[in-house]
Amino acid sequence: MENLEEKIAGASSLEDLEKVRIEIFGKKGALAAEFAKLKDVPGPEKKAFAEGLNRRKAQLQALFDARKETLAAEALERTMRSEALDVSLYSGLGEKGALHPVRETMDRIIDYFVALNFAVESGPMVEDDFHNFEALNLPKHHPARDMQDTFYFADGTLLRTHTSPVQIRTMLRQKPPIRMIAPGAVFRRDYDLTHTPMFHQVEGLVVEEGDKVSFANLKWILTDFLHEMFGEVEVRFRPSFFPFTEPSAEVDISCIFCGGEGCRVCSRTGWLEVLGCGVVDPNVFKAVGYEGVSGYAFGLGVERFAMLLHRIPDLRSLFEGDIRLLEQFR
Ligand code: 2NM
Repeated sequence: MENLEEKIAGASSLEDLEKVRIEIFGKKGALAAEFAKLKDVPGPEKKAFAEGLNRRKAQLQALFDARKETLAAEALERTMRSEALDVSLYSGLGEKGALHPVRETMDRIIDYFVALNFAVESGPMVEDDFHNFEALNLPKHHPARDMQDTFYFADGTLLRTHTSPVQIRTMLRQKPPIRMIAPGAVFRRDYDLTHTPMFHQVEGLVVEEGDKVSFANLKWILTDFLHEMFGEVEVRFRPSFFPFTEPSAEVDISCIFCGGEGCRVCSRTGWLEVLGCGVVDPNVFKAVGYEGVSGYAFGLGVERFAMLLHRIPDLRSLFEGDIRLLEQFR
């Protein structure tokens, strides 16, 4: 029965102390062995023996409890130290991300047309000659094909040069009425100050039975759209040519940098070209098996819109992923 106090004091961890507890207080422990002797103690001494044993037990229990408290406090202290967090350390968690200006601009354009009940369609970026050219009134050897420098694969497929093949696929899949836009990436072999080999377009198409759709409808919606995007600007339609529309037009807004006075951005013209459009050529409808319908279509470059809306002077900064540009759009 000696050394029990030393055993408790000598326990150096809670695990150690637990072993000591079983040795002393357990069913087969030192105290139990002492209490077992009680039956052999002569009658008159029993009471004193038992009282002495109970005192000893209470003392050991108090010693044990104190040691346990000390070891638990030490263990907690160790955990606190090893798991300490410096809450003043810079975490970066306060920094918000932001949409890339091209994405944000595309979302604004999409929102305008979705509000007017246009469906948002998409299609493959690897296309075939029929959907990218032939069905759009661009037969092989047509000089207008030179307008698009195309990335070709060895098997004759190609990277779409515009999103118009999505319109073709939608018309082949559905009957009129059609009211759709096709936003997405397109690819051309062009790389200089104002051209990148990949850029984004939003094209739109409306088709109705009979002669319901007119150039006037096209003129109204694009004028309203440009006012929504650029505010109070002048809008003008200039006759132009596209193989897939007749008549065709290019659409200008009064220069948002100089208000139409003439500056470097608008090349002193006072106007900025922002859209192409027209009444869909009957040959396009023939290619998708439509008869007795009318329609208009339009197309725009999203990067150009983003640059004008955010006054970004260099197209390439949209593609470099430079954090100093992107941080300005938080
Ligand atoms: C433009 C300009 C004019 C156009 C035409 C079609 C289709 F498939 F319906 F024939 N889709 N997009 C179109 C017309 C695109 O982009 C400058």
